[in-house]
Amino acid sequence: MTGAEIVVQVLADEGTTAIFGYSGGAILPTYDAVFLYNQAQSAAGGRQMPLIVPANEQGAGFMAAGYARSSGRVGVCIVTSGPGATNTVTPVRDCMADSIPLVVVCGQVPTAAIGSDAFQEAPVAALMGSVAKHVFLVTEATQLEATVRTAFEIARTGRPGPVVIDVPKDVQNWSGAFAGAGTLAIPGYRKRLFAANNGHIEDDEAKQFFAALAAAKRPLLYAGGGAINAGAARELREFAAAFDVPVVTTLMGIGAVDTTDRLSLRMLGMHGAAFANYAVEDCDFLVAVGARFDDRVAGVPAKFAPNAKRIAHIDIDRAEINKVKRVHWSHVGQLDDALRTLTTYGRRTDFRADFAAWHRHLDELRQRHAMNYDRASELIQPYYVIEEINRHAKGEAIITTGVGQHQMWAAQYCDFREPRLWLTSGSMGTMGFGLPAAIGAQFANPGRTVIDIDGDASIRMNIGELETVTTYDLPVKVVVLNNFGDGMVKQWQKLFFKGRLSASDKSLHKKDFVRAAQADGFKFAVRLDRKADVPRVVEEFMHYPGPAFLEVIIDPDAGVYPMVGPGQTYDAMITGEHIASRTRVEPEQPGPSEMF
Ligand SMILES: Cc1ncc(C[n+]2csc(CCOP(=O)(O)OP(=O)(O)O)c2C)c(N)n1
Ligand SMILES: [Mg+2]
Repeated sequence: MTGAEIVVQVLADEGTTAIFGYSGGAILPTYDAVFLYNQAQSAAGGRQMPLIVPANEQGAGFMAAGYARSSGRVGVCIVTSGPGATNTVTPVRDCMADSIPLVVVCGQVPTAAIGSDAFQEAPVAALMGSVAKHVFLVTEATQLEATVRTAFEIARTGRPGPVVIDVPKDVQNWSGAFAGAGTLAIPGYRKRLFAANNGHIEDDEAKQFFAALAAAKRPLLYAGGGAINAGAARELREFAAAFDVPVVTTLMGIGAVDTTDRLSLRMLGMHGAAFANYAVEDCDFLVAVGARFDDRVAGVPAKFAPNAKRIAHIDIDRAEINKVKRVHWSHVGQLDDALRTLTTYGRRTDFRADFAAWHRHLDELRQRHAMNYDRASELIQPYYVIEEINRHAKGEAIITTGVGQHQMWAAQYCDFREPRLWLTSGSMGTMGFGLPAAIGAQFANPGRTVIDIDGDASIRMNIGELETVTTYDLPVKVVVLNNFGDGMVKQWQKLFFKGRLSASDKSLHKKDFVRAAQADGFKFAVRLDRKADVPRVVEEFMHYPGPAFLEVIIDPDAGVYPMVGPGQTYDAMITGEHIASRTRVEPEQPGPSEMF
């Protein structure tokens, strides 16, 4: 087989069902091999790997990420050298920061030309090396097969992440035997992995954990994206239910527990629910599961969960333990195994504690500090639109977002009954994520409703992918909450820069989103600008069977509340006019220690 054919065969062997990418000179042999593979599969009635072509390689990377996030499988992206590879840097960093498994195959100029500033050459290993979980530059064609297989192993094991394989054109054109098995020797990585995978919680450790739980009156689980990435949502739910422990999740952890469950306190952090943040303030035992105390959650680590006498932390990545916050009990290992072991131990030792008073307190917090907004406003409030979408989606749709206020409103007002339904760029916060991620998620989940809840500025970043939706006739639903600008930036400018809206207002922009969608082939493309029409139009949109585009003209001054300002503590949370606060706080000018 040629090197290119070997690459394609290993992709198929690893279970790839769709490839996302854009062709070009240095990757032509591999694109040809995909064509030939699919032709042969078609003739033999086998499974093909459709090659989905975006408008821009950044789109391909986010499609592969949407595919991976929604399915738990490794996303695959194939791009050409130089600009193809550099356009892919952002999604690779985005996947690294959110621990998403991705394999990117980049064409590279022929080995002999590397370093000569050849046409479409870029130092991929150097560029990607600083943002990916691992990078391979294949200079030995005989190593290609094992390298591709090893890339999948590294992407999906341990703390998942993106792996980039840079394949010079001569390596793709090389011919040799296909072994059908074999990986590279990566002893250090496998040793660490083995230790993590086999690090079971022993009885004496479980005993200590339950001693802490027994001593607690107000325990709280704090679940992050790791709980979802590890496939540990079921074990988390079982643990919470077995011992009656409520759960807050991070932005990335949304869906780890059913948001409609009585134990769910929804999202904590900068834009978390007020009752979730008050629960964090009030808890006396915090159990972090696959979460990392990042600055959007623990802006002031020393004052995060100030009443927690004990903190426990379970994670697959040893580097996260005691990184931000000192903990009293920790375990490094597979989250599903760890939670299962704890649940079994607790049941076996007949652990019982009475947290009824804590639950009464939380019920009160939930009621008194419920999410709310200006329901009487004449203008369309974004929360109202999302509530209406949610009524139809019923917590079962896949929802993707851009980055900004709309992202936080969706996180706050949508329900998620299952993990892997909420796809958002959490750590990097990359505008332009929503539309391509929705496309990738739809390919991985053909039967599901997929909705991109986007912002007018975010969608502009990858608006070329509107055409990709109709090219592949995907029933993706796109909602643009149009507040004529960078709403989140404006919110910060109002709070921290005396309302000087430097470069964030788009009210003079000329774009007609509906006509843009129509031009890209959307048959359903509607602008919604009257409050009275919201229920009817949202219903039509939600029931439309094909690609559907909805622009909603929302109140341009709608804010995201609650808000814990950057570098602020939870007791300084601003709840706005419509959510009750425990301690009414006026926004402050940020101090010098402010992070942004
Ligand atoms: C690629 C990128 N550039 C800049 C930013 C900084 N940023 C964060 S939110 C935001 C505004 C987003 O506006 P829009 O998509 O309309 O969402 P809204 O806040 O209005 O709902 C900006 C510029 C970013 N997150 N990503
Ligand atoms: Mg906007």
